[in-house]
Amino acid sequence: MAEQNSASGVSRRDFIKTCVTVSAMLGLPFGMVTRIAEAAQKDDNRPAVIWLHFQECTGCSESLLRSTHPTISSLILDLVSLDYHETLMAGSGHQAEKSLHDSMLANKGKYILVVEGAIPTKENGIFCKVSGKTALESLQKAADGALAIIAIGTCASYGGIQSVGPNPTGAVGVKDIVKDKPIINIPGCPPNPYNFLSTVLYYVTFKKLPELDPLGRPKFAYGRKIHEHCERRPHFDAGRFAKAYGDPTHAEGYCLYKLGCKGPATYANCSVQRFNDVGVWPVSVGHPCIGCTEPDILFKTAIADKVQIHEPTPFDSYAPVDLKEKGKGPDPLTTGVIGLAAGAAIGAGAMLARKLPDSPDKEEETHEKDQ
Ligand code: FSX
Ligand code: SF4
Ligand code: F3S
Repeated sequence: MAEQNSASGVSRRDFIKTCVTVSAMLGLPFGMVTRIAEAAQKDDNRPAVIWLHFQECTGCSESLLRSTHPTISSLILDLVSLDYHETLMAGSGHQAEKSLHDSMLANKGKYILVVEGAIPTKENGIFCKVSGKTALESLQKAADGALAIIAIGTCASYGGIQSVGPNPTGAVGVKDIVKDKPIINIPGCPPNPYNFLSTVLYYVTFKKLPELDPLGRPKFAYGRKIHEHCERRPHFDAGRFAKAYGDPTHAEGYCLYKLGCKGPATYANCSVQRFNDVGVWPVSVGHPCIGCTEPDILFKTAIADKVQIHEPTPFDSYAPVDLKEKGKGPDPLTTGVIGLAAGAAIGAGAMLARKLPDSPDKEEETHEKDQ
């Protein structure tokens, strides 16, 4: 195999590394890396992509392109035939319109439509127009000939910031308008580019769409709460909470729940996949998660407000860890049973007291003790 992966200029090492990451994200066995790598390199395997921009900040495209390390954007651009993307294409005006029209005609029923941004619906959608057509018209026309639609970002998925009350333009997400095509939501404001790349690679490799959750998000990326893998989680479990930005509790890296972290109610892989190829994510740099992948949290719950914790995890009793060998101390079974029973009684009370959001006094006590 050549040192470089096709025309993209991505080194073979970076290419394989990315395929390994994507394979792990998709939960596939290691042996599938080769299949993904082969599928990604087939020139006749590139789906035509039409990418439309509506009401948004272009942060989704920016996060994809401005990676400190060009592997992801190069791979995405190499994996697909990007026929129309307003902020990336060299053409403009009639020339750009012609390529949109030509691609929709030539690839009818086969292209993937990527939508970035919300769609205004009030007053027949006059609040967002490109080339004399409303976003509503452009979306309906492009969706007609699409094989599937990827709504990239929270705006295209659920309406995002534009749809926050009083929602003057009647902004909605793609799924509120298009009802007869498969729609994959990749929310996040902006989303992690790996979630987009993995979705496209999954499609290119297996010729089908990944399994989705009830909100239309790929389960491989949005199947777990970020709270489950957060590096501050031991502080949460121990009842150590940051009290104010910049104070010693914040500097110590304590849990940000009391500063409004929405991690316990937010489904995403940020705490695992992280951003910018340098391993950071909001919580790692001291900012509470604002629930940017959740339609009912982002911009709808104030940053400082706490979310309810519905499932106190981990379980309220832990497996015993101090069992001794038989004959050299108390019988392990007995100890285990007693330990579990005691754990269930003492642990459950203690853990619940620490974790329930409405018991601030207990949390303070624990925190003071740990300082
Ligand atoms: Fe929305 Fe994307 Fe937030 Fe911005 O385009 S999801 S405002 S990061 O850019 O659509
Ligand atoms: Fe991490 Fe936020 Fe959960 Fe605390 S509440 S453990 S900071 S995700
Ligand atoms: Fe968004 Fe929270 Fe991740 S704000 S980027 S879901 S940490």
